[in-house]
Amino acid sequence: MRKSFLNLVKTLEVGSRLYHSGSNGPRVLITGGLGQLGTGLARELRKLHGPESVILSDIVKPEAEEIAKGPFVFADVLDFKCLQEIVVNKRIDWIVHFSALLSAVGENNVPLAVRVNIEGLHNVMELAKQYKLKLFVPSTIGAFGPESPRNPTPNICIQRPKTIYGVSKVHAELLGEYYHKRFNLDFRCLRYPGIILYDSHPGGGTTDYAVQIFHDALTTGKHVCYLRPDARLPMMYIDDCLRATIEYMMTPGKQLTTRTYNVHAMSFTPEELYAEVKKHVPNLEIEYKVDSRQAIADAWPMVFDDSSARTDWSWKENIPMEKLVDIMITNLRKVYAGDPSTGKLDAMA
Ligand code: VAH
Repeated sequence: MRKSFLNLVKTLEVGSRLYHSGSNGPRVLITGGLGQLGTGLARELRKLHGPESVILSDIVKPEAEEIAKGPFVFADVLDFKCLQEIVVNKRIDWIVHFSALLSAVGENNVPLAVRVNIEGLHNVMELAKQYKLKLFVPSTIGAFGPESPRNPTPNICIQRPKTIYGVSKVHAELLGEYYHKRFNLDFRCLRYPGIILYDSHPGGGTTDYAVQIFHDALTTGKHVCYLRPDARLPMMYIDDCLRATIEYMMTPGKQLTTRTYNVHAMSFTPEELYAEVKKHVPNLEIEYKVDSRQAIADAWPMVFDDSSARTDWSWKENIPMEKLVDIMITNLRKVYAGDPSTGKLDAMA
């Protein structure tokens, strides 16, 4: 009686944490870990639960210094057995599924987007169900389409996206909600705005201009924008994105009224961002050369309504646009000056 009770206590849900014996935090596998968001999330979770608590994984080779920070393994989300071995051998509690082709690159390779974004998702969903893992899958403003209200876009409304990326993310949201209802899978999803950060290059999305403009400002002094000056889109600084993700994952399940939440921080247009960056780099020039990504942006939310996230788990952003621009310019100046404190810019994602 005593032994099994102790084991029970060790794996009981305490607050919002569910762990196997002995570890002081959840053991987390991050798929697509070397993309825009993985290394940042690994860093934050390792600060909380120790370097060994996060297994970063991808199908591309990591930079040497990434390996030094903590465990890294090869993981192809299209290979169920490969993932299963990692979950078992590394005693994984959570999967954070960052593997996906983003909006623009997905449109240029639909068959690969279908395989990675949909078949890959099926593998992690089935694995999470079988091993009773907590599963986080990011969704996006791209999960909405031209019929959705754009300003603001509510958490629940019509979703008929026009990109394979958007279609795959609506599929992920609905399949996750279904597995949660049917199999009690602890599935959690956040719809991210465009995420802006300085220590890795954007990953082939429609919001990438909002990162590229900073690099151009500090290198060529000229940014060529593929969106119209007035193309308003929701955006967020990486620190708010990572904090939202961790706070949400640590929220007790009973507090959640849904398993898919919009999260908002700010929304701006290319001309508004240009004006703010120009305060730091007065000689910055901009040229508008609109391309097919404008059609994608035209079908996306301009402002997110994230009242459900604020009500259910007290989400609140910390970083407004002016501060975001200041942080980006300050740190990228250091990066381009080769200042080691900012680490090397991750190779082009
Ligand atoms: C994209 N950056 O543009 C991604 C993201 C919110 C947008 O999904 O595709």
